[in-house]
Amino acid sequence: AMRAHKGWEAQWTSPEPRKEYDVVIIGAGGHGLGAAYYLAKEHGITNVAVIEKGWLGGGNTGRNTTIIRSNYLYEESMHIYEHSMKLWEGLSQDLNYNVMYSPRGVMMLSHNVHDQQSFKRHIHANRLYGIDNEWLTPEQAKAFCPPLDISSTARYPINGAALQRRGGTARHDAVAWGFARAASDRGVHIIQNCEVTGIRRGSDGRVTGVDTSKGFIGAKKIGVSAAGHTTVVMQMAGVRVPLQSSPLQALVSEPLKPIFPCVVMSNTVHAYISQSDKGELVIGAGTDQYNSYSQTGGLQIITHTLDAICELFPMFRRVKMMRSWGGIVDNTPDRSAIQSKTPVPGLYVNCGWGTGGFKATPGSANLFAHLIARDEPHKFNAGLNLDRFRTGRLIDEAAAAAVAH
Ligand code: FAD
Ligand code: PYC
Repeated sequence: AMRAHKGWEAQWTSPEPRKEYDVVIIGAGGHGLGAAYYLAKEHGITNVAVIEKGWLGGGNTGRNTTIIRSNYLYEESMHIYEHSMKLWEGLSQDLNYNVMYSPRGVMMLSHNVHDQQSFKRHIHANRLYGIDNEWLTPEQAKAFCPPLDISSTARYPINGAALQRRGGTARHDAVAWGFARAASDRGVHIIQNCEVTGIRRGSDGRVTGVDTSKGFIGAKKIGVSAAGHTTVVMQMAGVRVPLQSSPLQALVSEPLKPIFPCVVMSNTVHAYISQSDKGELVIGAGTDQYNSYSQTGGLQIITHTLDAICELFPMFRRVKMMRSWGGIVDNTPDRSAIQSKTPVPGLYVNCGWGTGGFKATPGSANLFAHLIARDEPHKFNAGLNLDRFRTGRLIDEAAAAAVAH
């Protein structure tokens, strides 16, 4: 209606599906749209459709708290998250779309000796790889984030913090819209309100296409980027993936004048917070403690989160909350993502980003496109294969995931 009223151009086309595509991507989140964009831009593959059961960006891409950082522990993760961070730094220019990337610093609070040892291990590992991360005293932490309570009378006082200054936030919707527009401009078809209900295979086992609510759509290759519903989609091809799906919730406050200059996370008291450009405090929780596809989530989880926020920042005790929501996150046993070929020829999967894949969006999309186009991984996503759950070469990022599971 707005478009008709103002005479604005559509940002992307909404075509009828073709009979067949070279590549069909299932899921129009940031990862799926981004993969389509990089397939077109970097690999010259433009006969691509991104198929979305709802509206583009309506999954976890549009539901997350937008924290971006690359302070993970292991080489495989540092490569991919730092690759992503570098893409974030130039993304608005690349897409000609302001994704509002704001490197305002991500500070992770330490409350005890265990936290301190764990954060220092991450800091040393990161610095060996040329990734910025530094240890702050409580006084330095308060100087960086003045609302923080560092008194010794706090219920769980802090004994320091790890700070990644290049970390920050971006506008989640703009990431989806920017990738969608840029992909559409290069000829990619974005097909919304179209649910994939089956994956078809030929007599040689190779994929031939997808059944959808708009009929059969042929595909030479299929990339699955369906986040919390990955196991459901992969089951359509008879492939089991080691994922558990559960709700993760977030909420925002009434808008306030600028008061909170950075991003703060506390794994120990379970909360993370930043302030959006609209002025709302953006606050997130740990996952619900049961598997579910319900985006509602338990009320006790968010009340617990607000308790934690009020302990850390007593000045927010009288702030009103406006909205809460949930998304379904797909967690692997080692809390690292999967980006892999599968036992089914022509079928590729990008999943397991769980509570932490927004920050990975451009890097993951870029490397998933490489995997699909070349049928072999890039050196940065080679370690994220499905085989690691057979060989035992796991990448344990439970501490760096920094969100209670
Ligand atoms: P999505 O955006 O979920 O896209 C997948 C799409 O697949 C969906 O749109 C879905 O509708 C579609 N789909 C599923 N099944 C089908 C089907 N059968 N047919 C067609 N389409 C289908 N990460 C961070 O890095 N920082 C954070 O601060 C952060 N905070 C978070 C807070 C919350 C509350 C939540 C829920 C997540 C958070 N995350 C965070 C995680 C992050 O949101 C996700 O890892 C990331 O956005 C996943 O992106 P995606 O494109 O893979 O998935
Ligand atoms: O991965 O940084 C993260 C994150 C913060 C909140 C949810 N996930």
